[in-house]
Parts: sequence; structure tokens; C-alpha cells
Amino acid sequence: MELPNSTKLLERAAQVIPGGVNSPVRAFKSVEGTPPFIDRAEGAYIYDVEGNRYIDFVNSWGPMILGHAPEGVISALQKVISKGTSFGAPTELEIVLAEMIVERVPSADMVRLVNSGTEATMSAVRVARGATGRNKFIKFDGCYHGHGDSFLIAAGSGAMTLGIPNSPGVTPANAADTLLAQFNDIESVSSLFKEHPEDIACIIVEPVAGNMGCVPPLDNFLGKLRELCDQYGALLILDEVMTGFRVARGGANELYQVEADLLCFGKVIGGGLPIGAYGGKRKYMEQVAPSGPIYQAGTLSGNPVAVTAGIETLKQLTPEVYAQLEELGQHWQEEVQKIIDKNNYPLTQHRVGSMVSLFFTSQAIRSFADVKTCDINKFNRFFHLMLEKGVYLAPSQYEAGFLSTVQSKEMLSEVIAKMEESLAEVFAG
Ligand code: KE4
Repeated sequence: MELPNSTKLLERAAQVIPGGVNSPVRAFKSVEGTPPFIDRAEGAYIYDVEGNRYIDFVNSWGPMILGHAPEGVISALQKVISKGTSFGAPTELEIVLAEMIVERVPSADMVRLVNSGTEATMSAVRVARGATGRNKFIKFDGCYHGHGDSFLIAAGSGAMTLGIPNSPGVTPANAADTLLAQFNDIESVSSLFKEHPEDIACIIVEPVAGNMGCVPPLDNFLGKLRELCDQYGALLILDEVMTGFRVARGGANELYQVEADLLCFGKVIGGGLPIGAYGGKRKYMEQVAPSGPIYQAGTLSGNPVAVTAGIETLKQLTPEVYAQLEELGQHWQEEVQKIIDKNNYPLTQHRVGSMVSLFFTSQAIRSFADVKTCDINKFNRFFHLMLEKGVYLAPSQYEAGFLSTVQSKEMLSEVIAKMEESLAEVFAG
């Protein structure tokens, strides 16, 4: 019998799945090489089909904050799945998860459960447009809000410009309503409002950018976005698909004490199963069908199995667990900084809670323009050296890494020793 082999599996997958993967970043295109096909995962580790073990810092791009196959989640899933997998009818479980989200998130009065972060962001922008009667919205260069047409827009020639589609299939008409600004540059936002004072329905922002690497808001950036929205009658949407229940128990909404009109969630609230949610102020959410005219629907929205994984995950995310994650993150940041300082490496690191990034540039990182100064070749070499040492980092400089509650300081110290070896090779030339 032929031994399982990621290279052969990728060839076979590519015959029937575009690029052999069901989400582009998994194909390792930016770091090159063959992605390990994963067989199983447990706790802090994932295991590929060839039996190699890796300590995981991708954690399914955020959902696995409790590590893989956490006891309470798995046993709850085993119980609930025996009662059926989907009914297309309301269940009490959906109320429980919605109540848990509302209890944790200061700006959320109500939520609607959907099946992905993309559905959540698409729907939130639709609510903002429906509630204001306005068409345009502002997003930030380097921020990612899923693959909805209006979000797949790259900056044009400047920071303040009408977007141009960065994917075929996104129409210029659609792109024309997407306005682009630069993260942490409040002037780039106020200029757009001055240019379109009555046409902007909302700002959608990752409160901590995670899709250009981890880049925190600086100089009360979020508070200033709130002020501009109030001044011009636009809604502030916090896209917390990645930061929600990750950077704090109440997400970035709580961490930065910024009032949002609408928020988007995903990842952690599904514990690794397909889920998303959008929510916010009652006066907006009550306009969503069937209580209002703004339409949104989904066959599997609020699915009892996915909702159960979310409920059990949030149950285990107690204030004590967040304190533990913060301590782990501090340990990581201090130890990484020691290596950078000792060797005077041209590296910049960011951390917010258990979201981390190491940028291959000595430049201060405030926005996507700064991230683009990174030495991608050095990052890629580092990535592969770490993979060879059994450390599974995000396969792109433009992604964040995620710690999990099952990682210990000892585990992280071992990883950091491997990091020191790898960086020595990378910078030796
Ligand atoms: P999904 O549709 O992939 O569930 O969520 C889209 C989304 C929305 N908003 C934010 C802030 C997000 O980070 C995401 C998805 N994140 C990426 C990781 N950078 C998912 C990984 C992937 O695309 O495979």
C-alpha cells in the first residue's frame, strides 16, 4: 500500500480542487514548497500524513484558542450530534450562544448567527447601507474582511482613492462604492468623509489588524474613527472575526473601550466548526429580516452542532484563562525581544493578547505600507527552517500567529530556541 505523502496528495487534490486547497493561503504559494497534509491534531500539536508532529501557531487561523480537540468540546459534540445535525428550525442552543456573545461584548445588544466570517461582514455592511440609505463604505488597505465582492479591493495609486478590484469578477461598479484609507492614518479617513460627506454608510475595520500581520491601533485610532462616524452619520463596524474572544473576553470592543454600532464574529465562536455572527445596536439589528426589511438568510445558520462547539469553547474561556493567555503572550514577547536585541536583528514584533507577529523589517509598523517593506525572502527562509524543526507558523508574512491555552512557557521557550537557530541561519547570509 502506497504510504501517504503530502506531495502526492497535493497533485491528486489539484485534479479536482482549485490549487488542491479549499482556501488559497493553505497552498503555501507565498512561502513556496508543499503544504503538509494534516491527518490529526491534539492539544498544541498537529500531525501530518507522514507522521511529522508540529507545534501549531496557526490554530486553524484563530478558532483553536483552546488547542485542538479540547476535552469538553469534543464530548459535548459527541452528545449533541447523536440528536441530529440540522433541523432548519429554531433551537434553544442558538439562544444560548447569542446570549453568551451579548453578555461578553459591550456593544452587542443582538446577534444573528451565520456560517462564516465572510457572511458576517457582508451582512453587517448591508445593514449599515440599509439603515443609512447610503452606498459607499470605507475599508483599510491591508485589512481583510472575507471574500465578499466589495471587500476584494486593493488600494489604487494613493492612500485615498476609489478602490480598484483585485480579483477578476469584481465589477468596477461594485468597487466604486468601496473607499480605501490607511490603517492608523486618521487623516486618510477624514479626507474621504470630506470628499463624500453624505454618501458613506460605514467604516469597517479590523480593530487590531490581523491580515497584514498583527498591527494594533495607535494613538486612539479607533476612538477617532468613532468620532468621525458620529460627525458624519456613518456606522462603525468592528470586524472582530479574528479578534473577537481572542484579544479579550469581550474582544477588541472591550479591550479598547470603543463603542461599535455593528460587530462581526467568527472563528473562536465556532470552536473550529463553520460559523460566523454579526450583531450590535438593537436599533440596527431589529431592521434585519424577519423583524425588519434588510434581508439575510442561511440554510445552516445557527446549526446546533457548530453552535455547541461555540458554547463549550466560550464556557472554557474564563477571565482566568485570558489572564493565563496574557501571561503566555508576555513570556513569548519578552523572549523573542531578547533574541532581536542580542543580535541586533532587523526585526519588529507586535503582540496583542495571544495574537503575535514577527516582521522582517526594522521599520516601525503602523500600516500595510510599512508591512510591505518586509524582506519576504528572509521570512520565507525562516518559515521553512522552523517547519523543518517542527514549528508550524502562518505561511505568510501577512498573517498573524495565534497562541493557545494548551501551550506552556516551556513549550514556547523550546520554540524560541529553534527560532534563534533559524534566525542565525537566515541572517548568516
Ligand atoms: P471566513 O469567511 O474565512 O470565515 O472569515 C473571513 C474573515 C473576515 N474578517 C477577518 C478579520 C478575517 O481574518 C477573516 C478570515 N481570516 C483568514 C485568515 N487571515 C482566514 C484564513 C483563510 O482565508 O483561509
